Amino acid sequence: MLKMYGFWRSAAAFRVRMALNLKGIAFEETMIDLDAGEQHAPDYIAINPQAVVPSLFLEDGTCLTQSLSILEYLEDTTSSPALLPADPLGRARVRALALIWAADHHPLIVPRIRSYLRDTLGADDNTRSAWIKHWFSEGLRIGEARLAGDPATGTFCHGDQISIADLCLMSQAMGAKGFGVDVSVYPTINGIVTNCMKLEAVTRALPLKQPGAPAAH
Ligand SMILES: N[C@@H](CCC(=O)N[C@@H](CS)C(=O)NCC(=O)O)C(=O)O
Repeated sequence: MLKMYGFWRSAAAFRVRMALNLKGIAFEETMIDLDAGEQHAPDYIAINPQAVVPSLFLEDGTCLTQSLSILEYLEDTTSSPALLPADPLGRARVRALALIWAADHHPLIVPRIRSYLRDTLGADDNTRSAWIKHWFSEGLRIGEARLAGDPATGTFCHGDQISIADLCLMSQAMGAKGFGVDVSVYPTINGIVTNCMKLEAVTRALPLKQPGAPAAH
């Protein structure tokens, strides 16, 4: 069985969890408590020198890192159900959408950035909250502009099949909700999130369903 190091709230771990569930790949997850700084423990640094989750161990002991790279690996090795379209243009569109959220917006709100804002730049809680909400909202606003009115957008980000783009969108949308951002003001995104939430493989992977999460309200 594959072994993942993640954290209940981690957007990047959530992406990988959804992909594993969708592809029916069994895994067990060990939670690295990012709030307690466990990502900096020597044992974990030995696994992932970047001090981030997720890290995914394959059966042979190989350790994969970086959620998008892991998603591509899973796609290459377990092709069904496909999380990338077959045609090159479709693949480019899905990857471009995924990168809006996973590469351009998610890194702005991770714990190490929030800690730097507080500890080095002296930002108070209100300032940090405004930062987080701003960058979550920007990612959703830009995603909405990219998706709305594009004929390639369907019930999911790309047509009517869930793809890597949806996994990245879901991870940002759920994080945004968790920080009090109203996702419903982005109608195309809100519809796609609703459609993703109809899939058991997605809901089982939700942050609030994971060990260590606060009780859902
Ligand atoms: N680009 C990486 C991002 C990994 C990342 O930043 N993970 C966050 C949780 S979502 C983390 O572990 N942060 C620890 C920290 O910032 O100290 C990926 O997609 O895997």
